[in-house]
Amino acid sequence: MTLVGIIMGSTSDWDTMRHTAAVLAELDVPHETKVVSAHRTPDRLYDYAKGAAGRGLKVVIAGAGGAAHLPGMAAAMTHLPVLGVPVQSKALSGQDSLLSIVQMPAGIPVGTLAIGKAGAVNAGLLAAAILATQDEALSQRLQAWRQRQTEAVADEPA
Ligand code: RP5
Repeated sequence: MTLVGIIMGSTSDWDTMRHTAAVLAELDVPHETKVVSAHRTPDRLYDYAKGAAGRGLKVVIAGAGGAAHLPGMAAAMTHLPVLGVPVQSKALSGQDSLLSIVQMPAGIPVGTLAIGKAGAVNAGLLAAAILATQDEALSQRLQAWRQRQTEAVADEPA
């Protein structure tokens, strides 16, 4: 069963959000990827967010850039945890995306990650950590992933 829904506002976000999908694949977490735009396909967003919990999803990860309404609008329409990834925009280097996503008024949270690739990777890791609280095998895979990362850090820069 698919556990994590990765949505993004445009196909142009895939270059960032593919890093979320990649880390979830590494951790063997079943996930799906969809283009769902808050302003270009609002009905698609409504259907996706309203249906997410009923389809068995446990976490939604939403990446968007610019005036990035997608994570907040998704969070407004599902009780599942929503993680937001600010995509690095051309005009404002993702500062617009970050502020749009992080400054949710009290009552509807969006767990906001860093701008760009780092945020996309960390959204995948955070979703896995959330799921791992109820899944010991995944917890072990996540801990092993972190251990490999630790071991890959060189002692010296060159
Ligand atoms: C947002 O507008 C998307 O999330 C994307 O980051 C940004 C630009 O979209 P495109 O014009 O590249 O489709 O909705």
